[in-house]
Order: sequence, then structure tokens, then C-alpha cells
Amino acid sequence: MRSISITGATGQIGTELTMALRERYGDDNVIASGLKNIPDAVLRSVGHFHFIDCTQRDQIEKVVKKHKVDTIFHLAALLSAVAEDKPTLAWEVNVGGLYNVLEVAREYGCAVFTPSSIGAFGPSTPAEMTPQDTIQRPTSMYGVTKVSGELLCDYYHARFGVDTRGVRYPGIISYKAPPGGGTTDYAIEIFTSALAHKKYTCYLKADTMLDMMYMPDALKAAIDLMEADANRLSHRNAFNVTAMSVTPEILAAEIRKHIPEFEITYEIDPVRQAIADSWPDKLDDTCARKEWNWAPDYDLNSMTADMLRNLSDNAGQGRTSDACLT
Ligand code: NAD
Ligand code: AKB
Repeated sequence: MRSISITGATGQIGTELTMALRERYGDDNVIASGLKNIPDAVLRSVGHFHFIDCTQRDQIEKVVKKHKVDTIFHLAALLSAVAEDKPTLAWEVNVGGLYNVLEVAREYGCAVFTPSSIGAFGPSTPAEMTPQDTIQRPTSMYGVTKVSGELLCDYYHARFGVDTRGVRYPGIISYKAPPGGGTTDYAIEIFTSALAHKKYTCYLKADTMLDMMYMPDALKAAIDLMEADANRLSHRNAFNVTAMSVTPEILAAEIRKHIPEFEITYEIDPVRQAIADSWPDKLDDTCARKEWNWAPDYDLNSMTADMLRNLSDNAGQGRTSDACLT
């Protein structure tokens, strides 16, 4: 990876992945892009930044040509709750945008990293130790776009030899940039609310079990997979990866170890609850462990302590998500 372009670089994952890649490959070699918001000052100050709407192929191509890009981290997308609210736009961005990226990658010989999600599974998928290769009949628009994306990436690799790679991320927990409108966002809101108000009203039921991962592990997964020896990869585009499985009540109990007076109450959002109920409880990530040595560094205990420490220092506070500006 000598010249890297990132779409969706001002989102929750993109903000941090841009900085991690710049640290590793050099500020000038990592070209960030966002849709239409003013990017974070740090993103703008240390490297190139362009506005790219991924539904416009020429905007992707212009940046790839100008900077002789050899690798694209394609993060631009609508997350599950937003996608359910705007299904047409979700298809255009999540599938149409990815198609444009893959077409440019095919023409200019770029490698492509695209995240899929636990959202690519559905109610007929085995929920416990969900296998790498299994039934995928998601019932959300987000899930439909994610399965389509996995298949498109497989196709571009098999048919055109594009070096496509990706993981199925679980809910990502972080403190620097806000989440973009997903079903798992509660697992971030719970921390900010616990610190600010010592209470949180959760929109998912107390016993809703979902896979989660702390941001440093999500960044490590993306970079390690893109650096992995291609000869070892028999799966490419949708590796199951996970770090912990939690429910709101388990997370609340962990936070209570640090903030004993913390209280959680529940007001269920039927849309997000239905999406969460259709997703697995716990992924089996054996393939990622075998094929590119995946292993998370953070568990529930260490993630919670680190989140609370960093949020107490006020990091990342005061920003609003840019995900709905589309
Ligand atoms: P996010 O919503 O925070 O960021 C996505 C970015 O895409 C936003 O900055 C938004 O402005 C941008 N965008 C929307 N439409 C666009 C368009 N037409 N052209 C260009 N940019 C556009 O999302 P994220 O959490 O950073 O997710 C990044 C990727 O990881 C997505 O593919 C998402 O599905 C996947 N993922 C995320 C999580 C998670 O918990 N954060 C979990 C699983 C998978
Ligand atoms: C969402 O909830 O939409 C995302 C995801 C798990 O894909 N966080």
C-alpha cells in the first residue's frame, strides 16, 4: 500500500482509520475523503482531503488518478437504522457506491477493503457461534446491501482479479467520532450518558445479545487483513471478526463497576429491536484467526475501563454525526 484513498473518512471508523493509516504509511500517502461536511480539523491539517460522493464514479476516479492510488478503503455507507429509514438511498450508496469503487479499482488496478457487518445475517442464520459460511437471508435493507456487497466483491475478485478484502464488523465501540445511525449505537451512548448523567435509557431490550468490538481492534483488523499474505486467504471479503458478546444489562453491570450509581432503563424502539433480534448473538471468527492471525486485544473489561478513561478526558465530545447529512 503506497497510495491509499479512504471514502467515508469523516465517519466513526473513517476518522480513526485515516489517522492510523497516516501514522503507518505517511501523511501524504493517505488521501481522506468525505461527502459534504467540514472534516475534523485534524483530518484536514495533516494530509490530503477531497469531497467524494461515492454514487458519482467520476469523483472516485479523479482522486485515484490524481494521487496514483493503489488501495481504496471504502467506508462510505448508510448504517442500519438510517438505511431502514431511507432504503432507496441506502441501495444507491451501499451497493451503487461500492459498484463504482470496484469499477474504478478494476480499471486502475487498486486493492479494495470494504467492511461488511453482522447485519449481513438474518433470523434464519444460526445465532450461536455463527459460522463463516452459513445462511444469509437478512431482513433489513442494510443487510440486503451488505450481502450484495459481499457478493459483488467476490465477483470482482473471481472475474477480474481485483484484490478485494473485507470483514464482517460487529458493533464498533469508540469515543473519538460519534456513531452514524446504527442499531448498535446504544453501546456508545451508554458510556457518554453514564458519565454525563449517571443514567441511560436504552432503546434495545435488556437481554439483546450482540457482538461488539473496541475501535483499536477494528482498525487492527482492517490493516492486518490488507497486509496479509494473499496466498493464505481462502475467504476474502467477509471474514467474521468479533471481540465480545454483550447485552445492554451486561454492559450496564460492567459500567457500574466504575460508576456504582449508574442506572439503566428501557424504552424500546421497535425498528431497531427488530433489526437487533435478526442478528447473531456470537460470531465464530475461526477463519480470520487461521487465515491472517486475527485476535482482538480488548475484552469487555479492558474496553470499558479504556472508554471511561478517555471519555472522562473529554476526547471526542461535542461532535455530531455526519451520517444523516446525505
Ligand atoms: P458512519 O456512518 O460513521 O460513516 C459513513 C460515512 O459515509 C459518513 O461520513 C457519511 O457522510 C458517508 N457517506 C454517506 N453517503 C455517502 C456518499 N454518497 N458518498 C460518500 N460518503 C458518503 O459509518 P461507520 O461506522 O464509519 O462505518 C463505516 C463502514 O463500516 C460502513 O460500511 C459500515 O456499514 C461498516 N460497519 C460499521 C460498523 C460500526 O459499528 N460502526 C459495524 C459494522 C460495519
Ligand atoms: C449498525 O448497527 O448498523 C452497525 C453494524 C453492526 O453494522 N453498527
